[in-house]
Amino acid sequence: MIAIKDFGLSFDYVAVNMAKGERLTPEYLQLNPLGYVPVLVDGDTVVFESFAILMNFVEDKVCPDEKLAWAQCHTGKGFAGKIY
Ligand SMILES: N[C@@H](CCC(=O)N[C@@H](CS)C(=O)NCC(=O)O)C(=O)O
Repeated sequence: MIAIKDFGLSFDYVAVNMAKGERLTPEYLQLNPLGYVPVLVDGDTVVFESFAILMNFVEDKVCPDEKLAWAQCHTGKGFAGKIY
């Protein structure tokens, strides 16, 4: 979140109450099948894994045509054996 603010981007923060198990609801698992926070939802784009989320913003500045593919690629690399 600090990095996103640092890029001067606005966003809506949606809290996920870990104590209440909100990260394991079917709705949340649709966003991130691993049930971890954070998740970035940008229109139809969903990216999880902190590094992939951060790089998604960096790529937006550096090479926007590649940014989504790049983020999804790195999300997959982190957990290739679990969800892909
Ligand atoms: N590799 C993930 C790790 C995310 C992570 O560990 N998130 C923690 C909160 S900071 C979490 O969701 N923990 C749930 C749990 O372990 O029960 C990332 O970088 O986004």
